[in-house]
Amino acid sequence: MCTVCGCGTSHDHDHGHDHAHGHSHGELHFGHGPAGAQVAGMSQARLIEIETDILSKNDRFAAANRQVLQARGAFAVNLVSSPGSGKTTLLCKTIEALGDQPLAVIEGDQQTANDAERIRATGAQAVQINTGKGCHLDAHMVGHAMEHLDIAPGSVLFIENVGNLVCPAGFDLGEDCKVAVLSVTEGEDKPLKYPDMFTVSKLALLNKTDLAPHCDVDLDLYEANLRRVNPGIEVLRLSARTGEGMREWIAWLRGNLGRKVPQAAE
Ligand SMILES: Nc1nc2c(ncn2[C@@H]2O[C@H](COP(=O)(O)OP(=O)(O)OP(=O)(O)O)[C@@H](O)[C@H]2O)c(=O)[nH]1
Ligand SMILES: [Zn+2]
Ligand SMILES: [Zn+2]
Ligand SMILES: [Zn+2]
Repeated sequence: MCTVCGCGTSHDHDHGHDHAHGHSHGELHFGHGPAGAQVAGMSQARLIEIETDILSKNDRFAAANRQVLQARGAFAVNLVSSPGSGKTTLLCKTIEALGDQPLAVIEGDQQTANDAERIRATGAQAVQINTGKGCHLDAHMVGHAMEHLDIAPGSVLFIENVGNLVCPAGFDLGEDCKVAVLSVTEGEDKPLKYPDMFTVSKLALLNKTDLAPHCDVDLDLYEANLRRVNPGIEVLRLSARTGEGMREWIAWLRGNLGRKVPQAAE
């Protein structure tokens, strides 16, 4: 359960409402309070208290992960997206393109080890985390996964988060940056509908461009919407299938890895 999304709780409409949900012109707003969300039967103050507690514990684990990675000069990317945007396909192609670059992969899904198996089939090391009912990876899970990986100095650590465009935005895993993967088939309004994920991402990869001619998608508008929610976001268009844009993505990774300077733990 995470209080950020309120999953694990239900908003049962059989009860009588004596409180307002802020509505006008056919719209209902549940995100206008100080907590930015509502959970039935819980006050805004209590919601903020629970969320602050969860996130502050998470931040302590994230700081520990970051220290381990920093000491090894490893560059960690937290790949976030909706289910099926092409993260694992892209990772397999990326691993191939990176050649003998040391790297490791942590896979997050509610169930199955499918993705870690796909990664291992490339020859790379991978650990699968299954979150069960959980809707995102947290830093504690990632810290334990890191114990099972050989993160060599100068490595890239790829963390493929649970496919979910909402909750993973709130959780620092100790990564250097979040990279959002979007597929052109999702529609160009997604950055406006789910802004949090794109506000916290450094780079957006607009994937499956090979499919763009088959769906009514305006890629320029897609990019403009990304920049509306995050003016500083970098955007690369690519296709994991055809290889379009892969060179730029690999250059981006190598550039960021090159800027990491190992620092001894204090
Ligand atoms: N046409 C096309 N299909 C793609 C591309 N990248 C991925 N796919 C397809 O998209 C589907 C989902 O790809 P995955 O790599 O499993 O996506 P994912 O984001 O890892 O999925 P989850 O981990 O389940 O969230 C598969 O059928 C892929 O073959 C692409 O660039 N072009
Ligand atoms: Zn959630
Ligand atoms: Zn995947
Ligand atoms: Zn533990």
